[in-house]
Amino acid sequence: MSDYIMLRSDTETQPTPEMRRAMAEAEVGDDVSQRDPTVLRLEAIAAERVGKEAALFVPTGTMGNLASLMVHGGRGDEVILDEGAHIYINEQGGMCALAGLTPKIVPAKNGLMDPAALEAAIRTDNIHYPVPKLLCLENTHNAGGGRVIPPDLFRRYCSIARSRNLAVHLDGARIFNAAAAAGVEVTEYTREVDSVQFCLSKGLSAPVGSMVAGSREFIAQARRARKVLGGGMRQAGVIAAAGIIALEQMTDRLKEDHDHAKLLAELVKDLDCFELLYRPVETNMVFLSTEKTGRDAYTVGRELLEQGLDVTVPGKQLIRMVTNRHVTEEDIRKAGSILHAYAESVSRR
Ligand code: TLP
Repeated sequence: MSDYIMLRSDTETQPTPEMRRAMAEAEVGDDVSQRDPTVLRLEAIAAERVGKEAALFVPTGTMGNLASLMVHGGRGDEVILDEGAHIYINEQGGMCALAGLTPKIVPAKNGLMDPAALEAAIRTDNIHYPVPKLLCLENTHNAGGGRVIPPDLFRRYCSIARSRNLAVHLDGARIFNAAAAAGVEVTEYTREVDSVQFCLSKGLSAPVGSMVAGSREFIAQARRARKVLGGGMRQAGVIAAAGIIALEQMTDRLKEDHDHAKLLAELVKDLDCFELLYRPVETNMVFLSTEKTGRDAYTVGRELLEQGLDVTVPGKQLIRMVTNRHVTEEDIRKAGSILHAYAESVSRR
């Protein structure tokens, strides 16, 4: 690991020693013809875990989302997303560029839409309009500060979609974080949706991979979509072996990451030059506004790195810190001290 306190993302997590052993020993075959026993096992475990008939192993969350959207709709169809959705802002517009879908954006605060705004965004039938086909939800919500959609609100969104004949896809890149923070089984969320994408390679520490889950029919079509996107892998059991351990052993520890993020928030909440956003911190993300430092977040990010703290800069006045398995309580306290020292140096300028 690096010498920095690595708070860039939970995507930075390294495979555990047990994952590396399982990868070395994995039984493999050609997964394009569904003959890799380790991938088949991972897909069965994943489907069961989220209460769906079937699942598909994909290389990335981005591909899992795109393949799912390609099954739900085609050229010109409309997909409803909130304004901060990762699919909308962080996936290169693949839903338009590659799948021909049109986004319809709903305003959101801290990752949460007003149900009335969602309802109002769903168009009625009119020859001038695209046909609305799908609602996408994201939980936890990345650009919403790692916000958890409360289960009752989540159900409300889904029932609005259903009442207007829309399918629902969940970008559940961090759905196990959401379930851990809400204190519910993951199926409390996944049973409400037609399809879900969730990542093995973020807080769960697998080196590569995401899962898409849904009905048998849906997954058969998603498998075709994965292939046309170039995601048909061969002896993928080598990476699926780590995914099995991610699902079986790594979900129960996510609360520790959340506790660390809450501690970090507590340590920095009163700093004059950094405003803590998206309070209260619910999962593994802490966002700070850099506006009062008098410099842009890129400069702040670079200067923090010089002090040993590695963060990301998702906006001109925004830094993001994400806790993960490699970050200890001691690291969090050190990160807090680095931010305090930085704030003091700003006040002296
Ligand atoms: N998020 C990454 C970056 O792309 C920003 C991160 O560091 O948080 N959905 C959500 C909610 C995500 O946060 C991400 C990745 C994805 C999908 C895409 O997953 P990958 O990176 O596997 O394509």
